[in-house]
Amino acid sequence: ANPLEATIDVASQEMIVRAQELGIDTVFDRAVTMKPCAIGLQGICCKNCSMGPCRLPLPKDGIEGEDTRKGLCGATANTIAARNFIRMIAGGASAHSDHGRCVAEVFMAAARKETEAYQIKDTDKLLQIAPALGVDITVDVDGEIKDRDIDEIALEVAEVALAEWGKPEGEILYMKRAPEALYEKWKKLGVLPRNIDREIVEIMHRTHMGVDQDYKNLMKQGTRAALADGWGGSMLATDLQDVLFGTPYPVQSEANLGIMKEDHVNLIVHGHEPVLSEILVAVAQSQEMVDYAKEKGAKGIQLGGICCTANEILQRHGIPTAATFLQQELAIITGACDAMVVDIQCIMQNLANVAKCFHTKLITTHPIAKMEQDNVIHIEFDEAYALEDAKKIVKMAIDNFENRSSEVMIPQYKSSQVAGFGVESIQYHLGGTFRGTYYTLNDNIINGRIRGIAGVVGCNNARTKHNDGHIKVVKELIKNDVIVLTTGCNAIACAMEGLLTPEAAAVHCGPGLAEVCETVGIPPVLHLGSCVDNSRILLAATEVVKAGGLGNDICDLPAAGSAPEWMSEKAISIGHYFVASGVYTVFGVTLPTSGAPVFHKYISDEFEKITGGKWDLEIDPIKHAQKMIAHIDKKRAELGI
Ligand code: BF8
Repeated sequence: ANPLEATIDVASQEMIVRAQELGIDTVFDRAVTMKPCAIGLQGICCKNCSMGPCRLPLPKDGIEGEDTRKGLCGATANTIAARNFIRMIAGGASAHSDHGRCVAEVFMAAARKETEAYQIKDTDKLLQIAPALGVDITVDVDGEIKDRDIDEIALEVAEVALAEWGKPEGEILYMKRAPEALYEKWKKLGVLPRNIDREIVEIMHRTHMGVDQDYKNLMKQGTRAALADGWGGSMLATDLQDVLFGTPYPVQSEANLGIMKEDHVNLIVHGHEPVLSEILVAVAQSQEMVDYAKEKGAKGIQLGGICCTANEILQRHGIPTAATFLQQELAIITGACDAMVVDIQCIMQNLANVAKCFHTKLITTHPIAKMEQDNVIHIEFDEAYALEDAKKIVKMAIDNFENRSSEVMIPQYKSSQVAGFGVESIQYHLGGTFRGTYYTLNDNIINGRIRGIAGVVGCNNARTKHNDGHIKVVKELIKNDVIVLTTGCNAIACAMEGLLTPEAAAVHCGPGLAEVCETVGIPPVLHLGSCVDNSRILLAATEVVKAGGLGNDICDLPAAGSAPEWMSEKAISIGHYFVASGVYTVFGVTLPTSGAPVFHKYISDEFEKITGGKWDLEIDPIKHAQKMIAHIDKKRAELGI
């Protein structure tokens, strides 16, 4: 790979050169040698039965007249594309939701006081979410209303929350947190999810050979499962994590590979579930471990995060971010990574091969995510022994410090960042004293200082220049006075570029947004956390609706969503729950729909008539942002502002 073409990030360019010098193959090289399957890319290869795979011929430009392409069973391009698309939603929704379930189980153990490592930490948040789950926070004692015992509330919240994955009747309780107009719309459409697991299972059933053959009906189920992710599994993950580990508030930190220190033990945590990394942070910061590291000749312990684990421990503890998704191999190639601890999702199998070239201990911790290579150590996380496990891991990293060879090369680049935003802190910074929670934000949108709101999120993708799309899209938006809410790897990219600082406002923003950011002292790009925390964007949008003056539904808002460099199935699930919640959502790179133009039109133009949201694809980052701005302007015009 040509480093200058692979990434805009200088630290990564240096490390790609370093990898090539050492003869180590990375994702950037494999992206050059591995050609993607064109028919799969277009969404028109069906491998759901063994009469196939049926790879439909590529569509003629625009397909004039009837589309007669079909598979052995007669499945059309639309059916195949819809099946593939909703199977991606099932994959993504299950990843987020299974993560949520794990958190809910730990939450239950904490509520039952069965574990020493975890306690109910944020009782304010608990009291805030309990009513949304139908759990009373007061009791009537002989006609007198009193606060209910907090342990009792926690226990009932745990029971109700866990039931959301598999209750036999009713609907997901959090759906009612949406604006009323949106809830009623879902109800009328028949897409209110019943429980989290069922909607995913039903996708697998409906896409089995010979079941659902109507692309519109298939998408209806896709919508139901995606909503069960955004307003269900992901939202529960976020909320229960906040109660267990604390709701994030703005923190100062740093980002990029340069956060690693040659004279420190570098312990990198990578993955998604914060249940183990929370404890690892506490243990690594304990005096006992710091002393032990010093005994072993290090100056201390440097923690760093990759992917959404990075976002979780950054938001709550200010732990610096080492890398985006595409930089994970590079973190090991520094030669200074003494241990990398991984749990679930977005972990490249090649990490183990890279680790073999160095002293790095690669540790898997989750029973559902192991690696086959023999240099990988598996320390299975068990909530009952979380502290012991964490100590073992931190000690292993410290003991490994002395095994470093002389080949350490840490690229000396890092940026400062202010992260840790959420629904609550946006309210604090942009709320009003008298009128409604998000009044100041709405007021600034109405008076035009802020043109609109964008959620820019999602992955890196080695098929496109690392971070280039992210940064160009975000810069174009803030230049045009659109405030950006970010999560996932977009947030990390923005942090590396220095966009998550209040100072970025004067340099990169249009005059209106710059004025607001400078007055309030916030960055123009607000880091809302990990990918499950996209649920925070849904709730922030709901707060904007509630604060008044901008319509009565999310689809009325001057707002748009974007994932410029997406790659994972989770991104498709997120994209679809945004579309189903009324958001115009633009993806970069590609969409697996280009082989089925009628289906593509359905999820874009037709969907807009159904939910008010729509899918779009735009590869050029500037056009991508401009399309979002045009949508924002259209909504402003409709609102008469
Ligand atoms: O859940 S943004 S590459 S890290 S999938 Fe993965 Fe994509 Fe990064 Fe987090 Ni989200």
